[in-house]
Order: sequence, then structure tokens, then C-alpha cells
Amino acid sequence: MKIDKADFLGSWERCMDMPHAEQPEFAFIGRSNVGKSSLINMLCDRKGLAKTSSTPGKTQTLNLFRINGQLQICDLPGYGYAKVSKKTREKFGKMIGYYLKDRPNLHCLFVLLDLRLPPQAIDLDFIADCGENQIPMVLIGTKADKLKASALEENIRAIQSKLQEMWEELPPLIISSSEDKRGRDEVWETIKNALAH
Ligand SMILES: Nc1nc2c(ncn2[C@@H]2O[C@H](COP(=O)(O)OP(=O)(O)OP(=O)(O)O)[C@@H](O)[C@H]2O)c(=O)[nH]1
Ligand SMILES: [Mg+2]
Repeated sequence: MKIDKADFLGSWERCMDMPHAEQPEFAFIGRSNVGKSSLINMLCDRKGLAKTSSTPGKTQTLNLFRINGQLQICDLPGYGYAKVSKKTREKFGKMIGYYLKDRPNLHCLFVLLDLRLPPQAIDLDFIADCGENQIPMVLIGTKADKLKASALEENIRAIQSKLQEMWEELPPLIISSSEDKRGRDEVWETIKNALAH
């Protein structure tokens, strides 16, 4: 996908304050530091479009981007970051919850998983919740560049086998790296397919 235009539309703390959009929206979620903002920049070929940081907890609002005047991307805060206060965690939880429930133009939620880690309970719980609420979902494994091929294979299998415990049909899993751009075509292909339906 060639990105002719990528505009930052703004940041909101509440879904209800976000502008209503005709364009389909695609959101990126996952634990703090998993690489959501980096992935958005990689997909859009723009280094500083979404703000990234090596310290977890960087994205604290719902951030919207319009791509090629055709679709929107939402960068969400991370869930489950232990180092922020309980109150802040709850605030992020609500922000995300309302967004997922009340955003009519949300076409697909990309749930990011850090491929360096074994399957995490918090991710599996979040994925199960989304499944129960019938949110269209595609999984993206991140930071694949950090693993050797054998370790990568092993962890993909571990993730799939955990998912199999709760799903008969597994949601798609795209392997990605914001460093070497792995997975870029697959994510855009998923978006294009969702737009066609
Ligand atoms: N090696 C490698 N590092 C990555 C990759 N993606 C992200 N990172 C690094 O991981 C850290 C976190 O990246 P972010 O994109 O800010 O993560 P986030 O999920 O948006 O984090 P929050 O906004 O805090 O929830 C940064 O130091 C990135 O450079 C990747 O694919 N490969
Ligand atoms: Mg972020």
C-alpha cells in the first residue's frame, strides 16, 4: 500500500468526544510497550506520525490518523501497565472499553502480542473478552526481529496452542517487525479485505 497522505487528526480522552467519521477505522491495541505506535509508523512509512517511547505508558489517549483520505487508524493506550497507578489503569481500561463498544466505524481491531514473551494471561484474557463481544480481530506478533527463527517458531506455536484452548477457529496471526518491516503487506492486505466487505 502506497501512503500518499497520513494526517494526525488529534487525541481524545473519551470516545464520545471523538469526531464521527464516515471512513472505516482500524485500531491497534496491546500491552504497553508492545510496539503499537511503532507499527503504525511502519505501516504508514512515517517515522514520527505516532509518538513512540522505550518507556511503557507513552500513548495515553485515543489518537486518530487519517490515511490517504480513505480510512482511519486509531492508536490506543496500552493495557495492563503495572507501573501506573490503579486509577490511571482504570482510566485507560474505560477509555479502551468505551472505544471498543461505541465506535460504529471500527472495522477491525489489531491486537498486538510481543513475540519475545511466552503467551501472557493478560493478552489471552483481553482476546477472550473481544471474542465474546464479537469484535472483529486480527492478532499481530511484534518485534520478530529480536528472535532467532527457531525461537520465533517455538513461540508462535506456544501462542497458537494457548489460543486453541479457547477458539475452535483461530483468529489470524500476522508476524511483524517495525524494524525490518515484516508483516507490512499482510496488515495492509487485511485492511484492504476489510474495506472490500
Ligand atoms: N526491535 C524492535 N523494537 C521495537 C519494535 N516495535 C517497537 N519497538 C520498540 O519498543 C518500544 C515501544 O514501542 P512503542 O511503539 O512506543 O510501543 P507502544 O505499544 O505504542 O507503547 P505505549 O504507547 O507505551 O503503550 C520502543 O523502544 C520501540 O522502539 C520492533 O518491531 N522491533
Ligand atoms: Mg504507543
